Amino acid sequence: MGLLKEIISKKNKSLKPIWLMRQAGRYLPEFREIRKRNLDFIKLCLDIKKVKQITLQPIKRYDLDAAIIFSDILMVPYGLGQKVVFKKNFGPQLGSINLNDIKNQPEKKFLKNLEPVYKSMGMIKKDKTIKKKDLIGFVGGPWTILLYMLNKSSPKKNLRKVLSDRSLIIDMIRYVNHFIQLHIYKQIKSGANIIQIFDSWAGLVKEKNLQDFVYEPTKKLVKLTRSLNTPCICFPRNIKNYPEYTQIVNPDVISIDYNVDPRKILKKIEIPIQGGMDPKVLLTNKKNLEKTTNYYLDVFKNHPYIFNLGHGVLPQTDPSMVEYLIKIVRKFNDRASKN
Ligand code: 1CP
Repeated sequence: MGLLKEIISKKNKSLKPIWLMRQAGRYLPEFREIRKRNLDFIKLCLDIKKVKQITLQPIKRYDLDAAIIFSDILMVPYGLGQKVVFKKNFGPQLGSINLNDIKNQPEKKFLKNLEPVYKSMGMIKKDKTIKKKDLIGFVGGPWTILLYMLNKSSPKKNLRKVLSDRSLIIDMIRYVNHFIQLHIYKQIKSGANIIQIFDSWAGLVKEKNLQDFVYEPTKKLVKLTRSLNTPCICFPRNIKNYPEYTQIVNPDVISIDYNVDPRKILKKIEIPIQGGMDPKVLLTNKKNLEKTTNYYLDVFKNHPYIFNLGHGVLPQTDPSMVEYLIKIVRKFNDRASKN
């Protein structure tokens, strides 16, 4: 067990563990080196040895408290038989899929398609580098996954009117959610001791649809994760009402985005909080990084808090800034443990 799980379960308030969303990835030269020789991203996510190597890259370089498996939220559509490719300077591009394709996908086939992910998790778990650290497994939120499946490319660039039939969306979410549950279950059984749900596009859902598209299906995922004695972190990026989400969905940790005012949220949420700082701060200078990091640490000094960013590390980040960030967090922890 690592520090994250300790903070979550014992509600230790003084120590602040740190890991970063997208800690393995394009800002690391050692990742880019592998990536340039592996142009098929999905294939890379299914290469057991390389997944292990990439997952451990940031752990070997930095003093982080948790590893997150190198994979992608779009492995679920891939597992369902949808074509998924990542195009350079464009992002993901998906093939067509409909309700019946999802409904008729046998569980066995889905699990076989994703078998290398689970094998990688098992291999990583056994590695001594992460013996005292947490291993985070993850999935996309059901709404976010369905949106990619129907929009067939990033909603950031061109959000099409994917569906107008509300009951069909709810039906599709239900079927997709079944496979997301399987994916969570298998990751835990293979060695993940924490699950994070990335609902990157939760902020696009209208208030009248939140209950059906986000709260209800996500609540099921949290329930399953917790029933397996595993804490669940939820990241409903850009959602308007974090306290309402937290109350209804009931995660163990709520991860906030960088538009959230940390002081305001602190007054409204009692469970452990993660993240918040704008990843763009890592693109500025050390002085500003120190000031902003200490601000977040200070706001949450009496609250169970996991240091992370308000979204993933940006590809243009200088790795030495990440190193400095971790140093600042460690310094804060050293001071806290002496007091
Ligand atoms: O080299 C490359 O071009 C690949 C870049 C890359 C990487 C390193 C992609 C493509 N995915 C990943 C890995 C990844 N994705 C991880 C690994 C573990 C880690 O170090 O954190 C994780 C957790 C994800 C999660 C993910 N994938 C999310 C949720 C978080 C977020 O950023 O909001 C989303 C939305 C995706 C989809 C995705 N994968 C990759 C891209 C370019 C995208 C599209 C993003 C978009 O719509 O803009």
